[in-house]
Amino acid sequence: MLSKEQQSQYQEQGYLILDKYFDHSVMDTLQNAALKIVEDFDENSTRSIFSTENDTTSRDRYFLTSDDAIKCFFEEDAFGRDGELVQSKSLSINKIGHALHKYNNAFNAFCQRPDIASIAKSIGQIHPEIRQSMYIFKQPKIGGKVRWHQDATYFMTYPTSVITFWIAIEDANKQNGCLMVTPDTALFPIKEQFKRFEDDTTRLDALSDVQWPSESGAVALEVQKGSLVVFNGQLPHYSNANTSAKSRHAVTLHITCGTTRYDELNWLRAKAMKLA
Ligand SMILES: O=C(O)CCC(=O)C(=O)O
Repeated sequence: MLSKEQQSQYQEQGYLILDKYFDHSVMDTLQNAALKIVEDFDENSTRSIFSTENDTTSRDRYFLTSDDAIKCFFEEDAFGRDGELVQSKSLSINKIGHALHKYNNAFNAFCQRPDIASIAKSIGQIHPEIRQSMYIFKQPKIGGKVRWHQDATYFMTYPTSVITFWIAIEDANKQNGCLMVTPDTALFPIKEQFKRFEDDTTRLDALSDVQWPSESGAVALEVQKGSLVVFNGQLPHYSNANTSAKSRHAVTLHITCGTTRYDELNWLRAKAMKLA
């Protein structure tokens, strides 16, 4: 599926961009499915927000049970002082997670495209399995910053195997908070592990003292609608707040390899969806 050159680029950089890989119609189908989920979501059913600025505090039950469900999370700045939404529900959701691949027909069909499995296999996944799917809204004006992190922090396997498919449902650029990475950090040591214990408390533990790369050396992955960015679990990445008036919708799939050992302390305990 991927050329030798693309495979080497992935190995060397830790990421690969497949520019405008998916048709716009495919992106529109996923976007419409996500908007329908938000439309059906009762905004008074939860006040659960998602922010990566407070990863060190324990995650709530709503979050933990989203590993095998479809749940909406609010932006941190979605609520005013009176506890009410500042803008419409559809402009207040940070993300939908974390099992769209299992429980939504449009996402399920998308994830079963043979090229998803085949790309994963061509960069080393012997038995690719989807662990998590998210629809990220990065809302205009209030779409929050996602701090430096590595996806292996949340999907620890032995050996490390998680890869992320980051799919641009809309154009992503510096103004609306595109992905930021650094060159030459393909094999950055895994700096943190997010653990969920038997009593359902969670904790972010430091595994290494290495400093995150400097933001001044980061490269902006500005991509157009339909582009696919694939990156490995050790690649540090972040995204800035969306200060623009345009949203930056994206879908992420986190894929581990079925031949590795999945750490029992990973927060996400749901059964993975095997890809053929
Ligand atoms: O889309 C973003 O802003 C960041 C997503 C991300 O970092 C992730 O899914 O690991």
